[in-house]
Amino acid sequence: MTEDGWSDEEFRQKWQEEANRIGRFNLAIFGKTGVGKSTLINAVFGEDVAPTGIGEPVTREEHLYLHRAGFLGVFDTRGIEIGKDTDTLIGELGEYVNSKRENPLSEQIHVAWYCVRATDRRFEDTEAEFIRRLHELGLPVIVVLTQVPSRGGEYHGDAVALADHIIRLNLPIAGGRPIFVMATGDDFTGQVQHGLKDLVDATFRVAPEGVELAFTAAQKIDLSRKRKKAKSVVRGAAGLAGTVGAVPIPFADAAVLVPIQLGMMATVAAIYGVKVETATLAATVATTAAVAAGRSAVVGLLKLVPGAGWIAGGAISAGVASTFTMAVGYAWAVVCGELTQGRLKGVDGGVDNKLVRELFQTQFAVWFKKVRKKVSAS
Ligand SMILES: Nc1nc2c(ncn2[C@@H]2O[C@H](COP(=O)(O)OP(=O)(O)O)[C@@H](O)[C@H]2O)c(=O)[nH]1
Ligand SMILES: [Mg+2]
Repeated sequence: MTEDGWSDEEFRQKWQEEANRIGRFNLAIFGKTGVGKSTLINAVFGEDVAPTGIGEPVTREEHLYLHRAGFLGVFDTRGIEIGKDTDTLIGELGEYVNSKRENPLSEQIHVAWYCVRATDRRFEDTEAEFIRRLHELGLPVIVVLTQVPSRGGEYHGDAVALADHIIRLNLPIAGGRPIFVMATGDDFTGQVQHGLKDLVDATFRVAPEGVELAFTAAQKIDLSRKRKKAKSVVRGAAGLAGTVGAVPIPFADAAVLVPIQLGMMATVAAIYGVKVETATLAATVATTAAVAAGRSAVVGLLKLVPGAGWIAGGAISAGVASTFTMAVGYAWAVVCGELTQGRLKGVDGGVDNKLVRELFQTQFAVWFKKVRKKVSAS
């Protein structure tokens, strides 16, 4: 515990509590070697979750592997060929799915992505059969056409033809049609990234309700979903801060708001899917912004607000306590959003303290003004 009431340990604990509540989203990914499964996982969930490591075998015959990374679990296969080994694989999958039926939701497989490379221009009967069998196991299946070339917003004719072919097969797949994706752009060929939001939306539509939060945290494509979840946390904390501030807090004792602020920031970070180490570091850096100048993080931050004359008689009112907390929360959410995109990093790949601090302070001032205007207008 530092002088300003901020404790890294407490932050980590709060983050973990929230992480336990969020649980895990488990995706099974299938498709031939080289179609772009790893690339796709990276693009949707972030650089360091690609199943590059071995993962852990989860079936006796060791063809099915689980890779855990934060709020995400990825199931993939090893040493198996769809078609030739379909029975073996479906057998193992079925065994796994059944063995987990009575387990908590976070241990079950929630969605399957079946990937087909658009430029291969073919989709075999064995693949259709495999998809039907996945469906019979109770898994929602999304077919992803990977590496779909596009130009001026139009897809390559071959990809469209392949998709039409798949649609006509009337397979039990989400939306009845494949999702077109280019997971990463390519400067040389001029191909641009596309389709990831469609894939994420489709996955949200078929995922069980109980894993929505985990998928929201795990994916990094749709920040607005994260923001929406964070917003309700921030509002709750602001309400709480308002209650505390109902009895005006002497300016110097503003640190009573710190635990509320800390809990809120830890929760928001988890919802955004920012890892605990990164989040703890960034939160500390962000809020100790002006600590050197004041007694507490809160007081320090208050000093950042231009024209702090609103602190009537040296005390913080309920309205200010709540406005302040809300601004901290929204500013922090912006920082978290940047962190999920791998930004705010220094040359060594670690979080850049200066960038975090600057963004947080700027955002805090912006949000404080915005929120105060709203409060005084109502
Ligand atoms: N430009 C581009 N290359 C891709 C894309 N998807 C896959 N690739 C490339 O195709 C190769 C195989 O991809 P990978 O993800 O390893 O396939 P996996 O075997 O299904 O996991 C790699 O060299 C990737 O760089 C994509 O969306 N865009
Ligand atoms: Mg791979």
